[in-house]
Amino acid sequence: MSQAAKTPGFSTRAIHHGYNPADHHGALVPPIYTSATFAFPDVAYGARCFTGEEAGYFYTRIANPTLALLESRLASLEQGAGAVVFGSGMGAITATLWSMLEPGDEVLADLTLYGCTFAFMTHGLTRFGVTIRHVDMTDPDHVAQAMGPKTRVVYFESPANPNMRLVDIEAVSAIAHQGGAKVVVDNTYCTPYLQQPLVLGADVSVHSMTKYLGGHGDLTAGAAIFADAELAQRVRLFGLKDMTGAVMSAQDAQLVMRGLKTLTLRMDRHCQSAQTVAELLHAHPATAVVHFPGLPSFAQHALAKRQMRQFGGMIAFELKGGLQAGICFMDALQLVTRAVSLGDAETLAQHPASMTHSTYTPEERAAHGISDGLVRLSIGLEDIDDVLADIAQALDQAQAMVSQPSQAKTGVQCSAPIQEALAVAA
Ligand code: 3LM
Repeated sequence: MSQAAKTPGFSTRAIHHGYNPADHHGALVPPIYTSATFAFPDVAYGARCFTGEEAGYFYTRIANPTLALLESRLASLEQGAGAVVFGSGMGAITATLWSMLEPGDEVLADLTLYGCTFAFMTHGLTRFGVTIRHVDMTDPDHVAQAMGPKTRVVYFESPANPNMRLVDIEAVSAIAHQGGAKVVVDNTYCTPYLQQPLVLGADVSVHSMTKYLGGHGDLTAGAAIFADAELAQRVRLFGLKDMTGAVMSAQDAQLVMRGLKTLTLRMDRHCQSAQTVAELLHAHPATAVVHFPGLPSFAQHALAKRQMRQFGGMIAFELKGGLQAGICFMDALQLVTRAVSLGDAETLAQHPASMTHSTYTPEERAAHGISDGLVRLSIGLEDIDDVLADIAQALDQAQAMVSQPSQAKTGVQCSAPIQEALAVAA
């Protein structure tokens, strides 16, 4: 194969795809087109833009050159036929599903979903005649049994936020297609670097780019990447333009493209550090269970090895002391930051039941596999020894609180406000 014909590697495309400085006065960094609107040379041209006969830019909510570059880069990285970017991950998810569904249709969704996705489905789509049915997709047979004549979309996250359960993308996609449904996978936890849902058979891969793709916690953005260019166009011209208006800013698109340049380096480090932290948690006497795909004890470790390049930067775990110990652990952290979101340079800890997944009722959380004692970590890019030391001292404090409450260090709030909040929510 000649040098010119060879497809450049992932990192090369993340840095260069779709852009030639020679077309832009030699500018190494692509220009940011901040314009909301674009001038028409004459009326007929403008009219053709609106009918779709002309591919020109005319209004940024529909298309913009800076956004288009990011879209072509994302499509290349995840081997899609097209991509559409949005002002948030929820913008991507809602615009995609509004475009794929009609009243009377059914969505089969995995048991565990990010809190706002669950809320959109349960409290949003159902108001418009769409039925949501949750099935435990860790076993593809459950999907096969649940498929019905009205099932239009099969939707899941892998790993799922927050409990890290995996879904076999290849097996579930084959089952869904056999039943005439499309498959939408939330690939936020993995990024295109760690997992390629479209290659495994899915139809759409959605991302919160607020997380690893942006990578620095300084923007909100989303993306949907499509195996079928026609569906991409439908989502752009209906889901984005008419139903949500969830347009991304050109400035944020430029920041995401900056993030993409270091994506593989950052992900390698996130993954390596998370493995080390997961092993520490697993070995510590205070922990009851650690959910991390890279641990041999993880129930779906073999599937993780098959469909993920590495095991990611996210960990969920429970302490033997349950909710109270989890609160004690989190409040004892000094370097690790108590905050929601993920994929940042900073290591973050959050409590799903009272934070990201408080959109579920306590009963729903119990039914959907999100226990009150679960703690979620997004492992950042700090020196691993510093992260390990902070987590180890916080575990020791949680352990002391459980075994000898009187000897626990003072200043650590292990008391009841969160428990009360959880009970009030019931
Ligand atoms: C969080 N998650 O802390 P935005 N899909 C997945 C996600 O994790 C998220 C979205 C979509 C978190 C945000 S919770 C108040 C903070 C798997 C977001 C939505 O709309 O860009 O936030 O993405 O788990």
